[in-house]
Amino acid sequence: MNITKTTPFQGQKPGTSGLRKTVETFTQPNYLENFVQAIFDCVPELRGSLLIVGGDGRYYNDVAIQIILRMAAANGVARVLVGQGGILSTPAVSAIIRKNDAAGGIILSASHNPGGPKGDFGIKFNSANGGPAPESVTNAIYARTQIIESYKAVSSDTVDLSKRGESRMSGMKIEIIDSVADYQELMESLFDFTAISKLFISGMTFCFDAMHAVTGPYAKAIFGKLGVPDASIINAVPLPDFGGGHPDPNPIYAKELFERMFSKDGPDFGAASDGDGDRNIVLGRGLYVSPSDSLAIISANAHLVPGYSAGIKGVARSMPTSRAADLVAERLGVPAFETPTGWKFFGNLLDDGQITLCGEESAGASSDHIREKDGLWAVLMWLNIVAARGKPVTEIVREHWQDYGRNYYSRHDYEEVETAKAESVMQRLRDQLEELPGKVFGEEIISAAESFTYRDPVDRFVSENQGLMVKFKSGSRFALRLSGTGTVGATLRLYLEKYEPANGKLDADLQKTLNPIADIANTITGLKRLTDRSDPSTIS
Ligand code: G16
Repeated sequence: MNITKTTPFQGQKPGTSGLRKTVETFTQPNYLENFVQAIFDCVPELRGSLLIVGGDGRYYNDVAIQIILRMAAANGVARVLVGQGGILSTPAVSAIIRKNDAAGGIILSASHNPGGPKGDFGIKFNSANGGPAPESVTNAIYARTQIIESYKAVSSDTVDLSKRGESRMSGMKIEIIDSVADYQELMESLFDFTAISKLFISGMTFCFDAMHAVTGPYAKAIFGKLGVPDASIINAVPLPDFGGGHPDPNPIYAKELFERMFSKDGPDFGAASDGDGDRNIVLGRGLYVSPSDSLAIISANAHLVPGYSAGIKGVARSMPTSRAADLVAERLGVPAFETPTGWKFFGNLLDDGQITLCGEESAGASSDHIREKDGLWAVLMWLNIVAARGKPVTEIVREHWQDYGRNYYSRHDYEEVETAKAESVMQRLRDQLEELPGKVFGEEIISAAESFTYRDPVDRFVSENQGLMVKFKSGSRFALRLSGTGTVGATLRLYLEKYEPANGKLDADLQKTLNPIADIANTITGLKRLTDRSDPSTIS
């Protein structure tokens, strides 16, 4: 075993979801090694235990896996399962950790961020429950990176990741496993595959965009089994640079899918996932289902799906996610929780059996079957609901609005803003929080303005400064926070929501409906002036 001297790097603090930096940063000598050693130092349970390793196939995935294997062997890990070709989606890692009682997993991904040598890379640690390590662990890992002096690795030949099979590295057992099988088995246990395949037999048209990211092989195996023709799965081959695009399922980056779905003879059902397979979007012909609505509709219909036929225990959503799911929970008589942005905040509620479903505006939804958000699970959930209701996506969404009212919702992102300018916008709003309630802006009266603090109902851990929120008496609101996943400058996210009751105007233009709220947010925060931006970089 070799012990290599090293010195700390600044800024190895995990963000919303692990450590994400440019490839250039990650490939500096010792950068990845320092972070990985900090994981082994802070999670002693890994010694003598099973570790799962895989990633989304982006540039540097293969090199990083070899480094991690050599370090795992030196740090006393007994056995490692690695996805064939280094490929494992984030939800698959979560499923495999849980199925095999592993002590944890290391996922190599920067999610929806671009890949390739000039793109981004990332690493995140998932705990024994299959979920993202909680803040107590990520804080400890960060603290360790700041004082690290050396890391351990064994000398070894490169492991062939391309073939399934077993080998040994200094006493540590390495198994290269099928990337898809365990995950597929779990999906088949939750959904009515016979009913879903009948949709395709009866001619329902479908398009899934894997965005040249990790879900390609999963989608081919699972949708293939359901009878979906290969041609209906586009961009299915994972590429190290995602074909030059951002593997981010939104109208800009999943343009091909959106064009198909909004064309006159477009498919009946469309969907896409992201770089590491944990996000999803769902579309009907000519209709994009907002992720907030998707969570609400899944919650209202879950009892129709075999894996959830006993009903749901509760629902959680992140603070900026619209309150559509709360309305469903209220009617079902189950609790609704509001958590900070970041999947890790759902873990305790799921482990404690307080919720069955959870989701976020950032295109994430999942259930208690694993401890990550799950892109293909959400698509299968929708397909199963379409099969059970015998109605297309578009009709299911419209009927939901007619029943519950509509939470018009959109997110405006201001990307690559100079960090100081972005912080000045946040500060300006923060400074006004106390004096805002009662103020009138056009037709809106402010009812509350606060900085979101979350007290975990299970372990009572308090997370402060989780975004700023301004609520109006009408039920509308806006929220503002800084993204924790960007790698260049700062990204300001402005979240807009307006509630329209069931007897109101349910088919109005989304952005026009939200414009008055966006204008008020801009007036209060000085967002456009302070950032020198006339428009958001991305609207989703
Ligand atoms: C990650 C987290 C999500 C979060 C999203 C956006 O998603 O897992 O919980 O909602 O980032 O975070 P932010 O607004 O801080 O950029 P992913 O898919 O990137 O892993």
